[in-house]
Amino acid sequence: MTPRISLTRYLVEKQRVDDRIPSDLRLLLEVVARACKGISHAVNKGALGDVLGSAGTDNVQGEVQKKLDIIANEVLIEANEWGGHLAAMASEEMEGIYVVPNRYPKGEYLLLFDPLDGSSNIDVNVSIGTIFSVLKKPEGGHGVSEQDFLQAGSRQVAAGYCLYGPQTTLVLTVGDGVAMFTLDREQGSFVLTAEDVKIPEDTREFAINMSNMRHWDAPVRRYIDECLAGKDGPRGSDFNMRWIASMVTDVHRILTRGGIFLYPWDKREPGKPGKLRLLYEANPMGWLVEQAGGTATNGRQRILDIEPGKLHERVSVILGSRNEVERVTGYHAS
Ligand code: AHM
Ligand code: MG
Repeated sequence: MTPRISLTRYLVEKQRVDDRIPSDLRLLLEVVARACKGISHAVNKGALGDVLGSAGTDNVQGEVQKKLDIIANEVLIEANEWGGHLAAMASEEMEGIYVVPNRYPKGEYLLLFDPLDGSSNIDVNVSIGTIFSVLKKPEGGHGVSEQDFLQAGSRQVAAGYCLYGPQTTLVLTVGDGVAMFTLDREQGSFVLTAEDVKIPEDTREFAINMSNMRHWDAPVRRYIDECLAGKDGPRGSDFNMRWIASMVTDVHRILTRGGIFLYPWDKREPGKPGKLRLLYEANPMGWLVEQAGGTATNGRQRILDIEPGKLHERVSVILGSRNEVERVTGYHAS
C-alpha cells in the first residue's frame, strides 16, 4: 500500500530534501492549514452553529460582511499571531494591516488573505474558500508598515487556497508546482491527493458573469461573442459555461480540468480597475495557475508583474488555460 502523505510530511520533506522552505515558513503553512480546518468546521455547521447571515457591518470596500467573513478573519488572526513566524497580516476584511502584538515574538513573513471568498454563496450552501498569500518582509527598516505589503506577486514565497465544498481541499504552491490535499475528517489531517497539477493548454469552457455583458470592453465582448457563436462561429467549436461566483471554486475547476476565468474591468464604475483584489485574490490565484502551466493577465500585463499601489487595490483578472488567456490578452493588444 502506498503510504499516505500528510501535509506535515510533505512540508518536512520540502524543507529537508529540496531545501525549498525554511522551518519558519513550514510552521506558517501548517498554522494556516490548521486555521482552515477550523473554518471548515464552522462552515459545515452552518445554521446549527449560528454562522450564517449578515453580521450587520460593512468592510473597508463597502461590502456587507457576513458572520462567516468575520469568524474566518478572526480564526486566521488568532491562529497566526503568536507563533513567532509573522511580522504582520493583511486581510480583505480589515482596513489596515494587523501588526503582530508586542507580547509575541515577531518573524520575517507577511500573511495576506481573503478569509472567506465567495461570500454571496455562504447562505445558500454553495462552495466557498479561503485564499492566502505569503511574502517576505523587505530587509531593513524598523517595524513593519503597509508599504512592506506592496510587492509584486512574483515575490510571493507561498500561496494557496482552501476550498470548503463537498470535500475540504487545500491547494498549495511554494514555487515548484501545485499540490492538493484533501481533509481527512476522521484523522483531522490534510492528505496529499494530487501533485504536479497541470492545466490543459486548451479549453472549451469559460467562466464569466454574463449579466455584466453590456458593460464589458470590446476585447472581452469579442472573445465571449466568438465562444457563444459555437461551431458555426470563428472558433469552429461549441463552448460550455460555468460561473460559481466564488473564485476559489472556479479556479479549482480550472486547475482540475482546464478552463478560462474572467472578471474583467467594466464600464459600471470606470475608475475601478476590476472587482477582484490584487493582493488577496489575483496574485495568489495567478501564481497557482502559472505554477500549473496556465497564464494570468489583466488583459494587458502579467498579473504577477503588477506593482501594487495600495493594499486593497483591485484588478481585472483573466486566468486559466494558456492558449485561451493569450487569445483574450491578444485581443486587448489589437
Ligand atoms: P468576495 O471576496 O467578497 O466573496 O468577492 C469575490 C467574489 C469572487 O469569489 C467571485 O469570482 C466574484 O466575487 C463573484 O462576483 P459576482 O457576484 O459579481 O459574480
Ligand atoms: Mg474574495
